[in-house]
Amino acid sequence: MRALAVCRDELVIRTLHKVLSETFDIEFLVESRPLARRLVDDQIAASVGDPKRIDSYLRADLSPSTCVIVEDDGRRGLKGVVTAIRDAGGSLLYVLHAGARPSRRKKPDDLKALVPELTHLDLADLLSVALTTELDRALTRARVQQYQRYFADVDRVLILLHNEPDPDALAAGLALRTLLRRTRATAIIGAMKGVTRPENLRMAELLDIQVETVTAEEFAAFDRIATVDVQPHYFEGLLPRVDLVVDHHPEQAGYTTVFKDIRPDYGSTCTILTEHMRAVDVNVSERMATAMLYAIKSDTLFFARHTNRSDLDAFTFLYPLADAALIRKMEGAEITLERLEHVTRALATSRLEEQILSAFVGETTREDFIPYTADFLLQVEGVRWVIVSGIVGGQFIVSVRNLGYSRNAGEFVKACFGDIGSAGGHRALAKAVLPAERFRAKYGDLSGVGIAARLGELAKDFLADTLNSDKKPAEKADAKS
Ligand SMILES: [Mn+2]
Repeated sequence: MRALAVCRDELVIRTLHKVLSETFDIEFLVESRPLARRLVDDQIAASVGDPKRIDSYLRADLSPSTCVIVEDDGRRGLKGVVTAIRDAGGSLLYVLHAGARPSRRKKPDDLKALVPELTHLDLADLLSVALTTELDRALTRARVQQYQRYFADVDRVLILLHNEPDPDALAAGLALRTLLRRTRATAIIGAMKGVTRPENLRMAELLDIQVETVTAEEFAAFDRIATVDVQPHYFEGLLPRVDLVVDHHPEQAGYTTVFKDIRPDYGSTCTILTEHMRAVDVNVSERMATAMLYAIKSDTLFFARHTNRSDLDAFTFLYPLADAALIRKMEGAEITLERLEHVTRALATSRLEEQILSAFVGETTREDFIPYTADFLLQVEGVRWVIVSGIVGGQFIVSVRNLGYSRNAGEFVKACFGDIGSAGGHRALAKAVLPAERFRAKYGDLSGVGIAARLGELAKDFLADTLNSDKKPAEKADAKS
């Protein structure tokens, strides 16, 4: 493909030549004869001509399919150049703003009026993405090299995960071990309570990730301890010391660590660790890439919740390195007969009103069946809020899910259950745990259908109430007094 660049600045010319000459057959039109000579001496195709004259372009054999780039260095005469190019038959026109920031954003685009296909490019914008990424990477590199050195010459290393490690925790453990250049023998990936949920087990099995159970007494035997996908406060003072924390949950106070990289705006810990790996040029194996890709996918619900540009970048980087078939296999594990049975039980009591689906699964053996059922039911067409409840070992568990752009689920559980148990969460997902008898004391001794209906009603009121309170707070205060 042909490109013709109308430029004045030698640095701009040489830069364009360097980045475009591989893809384009690029030629430069300049006004200065000595400049043209210097360029030609360096094998850069250049000719001399007045950019405001049509014949300069006719001589350059301009056609409608030639890409024309015009450097705008802030001097006058740009309109004349664009007019000449148009009159010579050029239409694929790019104006590269290289000088002072143009005020074009405020006034109507008179250049675009001349050539509708014209595109504005800002040199500063074009450079900033690449430059910021590169400088960011340099900062990350320094940070990673520091903790690598700090972990280098010791015997026993513990990479500690939260209880019931999920894909993000498992993959993060593996990633950090690789970054520390250690093996299973020299760095343990551990948790106080190991993996039990079927999809997590399946991942650990398929990718051969061993999570060892560690007790509080054993912590002292390690020379270095890192926590990933979790912060030390989670262990309630059981950790004697922490050397490194890598996490994407909101930063917590009340602990000290030698190194930390906490980025709450990231969708997964593996996104942070992908950046660490790229910064120090670690070789990412297929197994590693598969684990991390699966982690990012599952922590961000495939980008449906809390995601940013970095998560997408990490995903794009890992995707070609990973084993897609293996990921499909791990995802398939999410449906088990037991889980389907809970969905069926939920359906038997469910009530759907105003896009709010509420259901009760009854007594069950494992708490995770309840959020699973809630996630599952949120996929149902026409459903925007899901409240699934159930009882595990005398505890009443409530799991709330909604499509992200709705009212805050965390506030809902706090309002309904904050006074009789623990309740909390975010905008799109929340949970409450309370003794079953306290639920009965507050809301009555209800049947399964009754419980589902009552919670559905509470959600309906909550949504209506917050809607009203947005619009007319005064009225709401009156009603309450
Ligand atoms: Mn995570």
